Amino acid sequence: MRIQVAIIGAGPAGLLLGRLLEKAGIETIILERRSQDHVLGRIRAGVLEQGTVELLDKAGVAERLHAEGLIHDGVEFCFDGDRHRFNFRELIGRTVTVYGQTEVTRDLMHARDASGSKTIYEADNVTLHDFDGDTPRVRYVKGGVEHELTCDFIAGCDGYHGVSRASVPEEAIRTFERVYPFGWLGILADTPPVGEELIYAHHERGFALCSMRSPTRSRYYIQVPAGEKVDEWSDDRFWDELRRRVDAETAGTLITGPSIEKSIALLRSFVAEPLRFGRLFLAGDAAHIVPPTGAKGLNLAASDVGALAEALIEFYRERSTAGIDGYSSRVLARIWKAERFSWWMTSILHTFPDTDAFGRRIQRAEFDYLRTSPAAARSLAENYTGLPF
Ligand code: RFL
Ligand code: PHB
Repeated sequence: MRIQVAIIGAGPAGLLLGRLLEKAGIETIILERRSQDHVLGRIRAGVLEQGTVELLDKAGVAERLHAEGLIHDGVEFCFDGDRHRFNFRELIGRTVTVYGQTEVTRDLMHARDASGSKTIYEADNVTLHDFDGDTPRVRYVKGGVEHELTCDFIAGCDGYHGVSRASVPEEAIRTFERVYPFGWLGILADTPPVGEELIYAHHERGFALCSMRSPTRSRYYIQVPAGEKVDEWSDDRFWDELRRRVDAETAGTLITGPSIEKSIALLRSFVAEPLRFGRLFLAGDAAHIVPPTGAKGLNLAASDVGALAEALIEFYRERSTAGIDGYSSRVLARIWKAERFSWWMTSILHTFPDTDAFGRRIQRAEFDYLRTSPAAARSLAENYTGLPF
């Protein structure tokens, strides 16, 4: 079978790329290793930058997002019980939208199903071939039968553990990585959120985050050491620990309930360079990972595929390779800024095993500087709400 663009992975990056290309009349097939239900069952990011919302608008999949998404004008930081609100709208005239990654994925899947574009779920043993030439091929097994696709381009949108980046010869790629000695234990509960906006809390016992999915569904996280087991955390133990890390008012008004999901995600910073290898492109988590503290993972995936879609559309419409030639350096410039911001947010808000008294005073000084300097607050606002696409 022949197709214009073969997309590996039906996460937000692959699905959004497919949708943007389909709107421009470019044919795609998405190959996804897991089932549709499995992809929809993963609870991940929750905060969308304005640029991401605009891109989803452009893709024609933002109707429900506008009806159900919660627009937040700012966030709160809490440092050893002292709370401060950063009003992004006042600082820089921008906001963020709280709308779960699961819902973005669902909306994209519905649009794709309605348009008749093909997604092959439970595609096993996906392998990439000949992407250094003009006619790349992708092989996969579905229901025990081997299939082969011939295409113009392959988009590797298959996440950190995917096959796309792993198919690139070692000497052609360079990677940069930092692994943090802790993870986030997250809980989802059908309880009203404790605050109207997100609260990022630094405490001697570790970081905590109060987030939400809707007026009746909350998402909370606490920092735990790497290697911690979810089974060791009963709901009661989680709620008790969360209360200890936030300010007294938040702890006093927190409404708890049974968890409907509980999982641990390890924190990592990672970037691969370059992101184009002949006719193979990497985008989203296949290309980079950020610790979730800056809420950038999903948003970076969206900006990558926004740029990749533009480049491929330019190739098909104008027979120009300028866009695809510039893809890697264009997106890496934005990726590194988001990496910097996510690393910085992680550094100031978490407790590190080797943080001494000096280090804690520096963290406190960062908080006080942000709290008292409009220039520092504007920098936070600009990065959190998203740098220009
Ligand atoms: P995804 O969402 O990982 O999707 C990749 C898809 O590719 C499929 N796949 C393959 N398909 C075919 N063949 C193969 N060999 C394949 N290997 C993999 C996978 O099944 C999957 O469906 O990457 P994408 O689309 O780039 O989207 C990126 C975002 O999902 C990611 O950046 C964020 O969710 C990161 N992230 C979080 N970001 C936040 O901003 N806030 C969060 O709270 C947050 N929590 C998280 C997260 C990522 C997590 N992961 C990846 C472990 C929590 C977790 C657990
Ligand atoms: C979430 O709601 O899952 C969430 C929000 C903000 C973050 C990370 C995760 O920085």
